[in-house]
Amino acid sequence: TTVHWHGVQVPIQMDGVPGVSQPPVEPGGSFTYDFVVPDAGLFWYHPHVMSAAQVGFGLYGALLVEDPDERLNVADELVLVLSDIAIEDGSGELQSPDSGGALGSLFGREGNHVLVNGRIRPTLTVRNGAMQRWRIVNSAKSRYFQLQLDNVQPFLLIGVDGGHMEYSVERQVVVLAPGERADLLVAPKLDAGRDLTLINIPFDRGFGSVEFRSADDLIAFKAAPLPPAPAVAFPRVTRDIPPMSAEAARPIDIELIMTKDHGLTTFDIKGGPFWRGTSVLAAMGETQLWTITNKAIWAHPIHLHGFFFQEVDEKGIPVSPRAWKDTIHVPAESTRRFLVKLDRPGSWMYHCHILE
Ligand SMILES: [Cu+2]
Repeated sequence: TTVHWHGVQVPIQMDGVPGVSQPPVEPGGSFTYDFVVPDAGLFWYHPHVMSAAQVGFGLYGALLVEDPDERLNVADELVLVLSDIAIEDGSGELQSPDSGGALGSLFGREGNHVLVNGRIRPTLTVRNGAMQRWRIVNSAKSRYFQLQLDNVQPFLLIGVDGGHMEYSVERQVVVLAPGERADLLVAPKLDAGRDLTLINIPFDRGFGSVEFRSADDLIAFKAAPLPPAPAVAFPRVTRDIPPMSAEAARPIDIELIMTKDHGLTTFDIKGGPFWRGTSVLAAMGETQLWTITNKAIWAHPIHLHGFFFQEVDEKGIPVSPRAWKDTIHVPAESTRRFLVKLDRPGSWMYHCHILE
């Protein structure tokens, strides 16, 4: 196996891609990962060998890098690792990672049990109305999460993949593609005689992805035997993120397409499957404008190793609030763009984070 440190800007030797940044670690072997964590934020780690099986069977974890200068007045801080696992109903055995055949590989296999920190529908005891901070990572190998509290009270979204955003925004629904992170403030409001639940609403990735599916319960909330906390407004959380400029950026076009090869449908990047895909080349320190066009009928989260990028609109202007991202959700039959400064040497991978 190997370990990839998703979102952490490590030197290429520590990036954990077998055959590119290191040889795979054989059973019984070892490899020491040694690096400095340069950015505050919630990151995560997972193998980059047979990822569908190894991540699907539970090899992943969160890596929280805290900023010692950060001041946020909250009652409780949680790291929530969202995932799922496929278990046979009768035997309780783990399901084979290639169940569902070619269609499973194409769409991505979602486990039949949704997990929060490795548990099914945990209960969280909270003080009614007290502000909480939740840092959330989607570690599932192909499931999108669309989070909502069932009383539809708002979250304050203060950060994403690469830490705080330019400014915080209120959201009733937060969508996380596989690999993405969110940093939220929320003051759970428990009305007497009514349960509060964090739910996952099936996310429409495209053709056939939401039919006959209902919401999953993720976390049940229970009121602590304390008087309700006095109501407080959300703070305004800001960060100075200078906008990147598309001027002089080298344009890179990436197309995600579906092709039929000897009757087998596959996803290709840039008109070739990965084993004969063309590499994107960059001069050291160069800024590139990537345009990713998804011509497939399902959404794809595209992850770039080693760098943060800024999502931009069709004119090359960074979208507001500006944020540092390492994984971008590209809806079906849509285009997304980002600016990235490639200023660290190495052969860095970019790939869809539906792990099949
Ligand atoms: Cu990853």
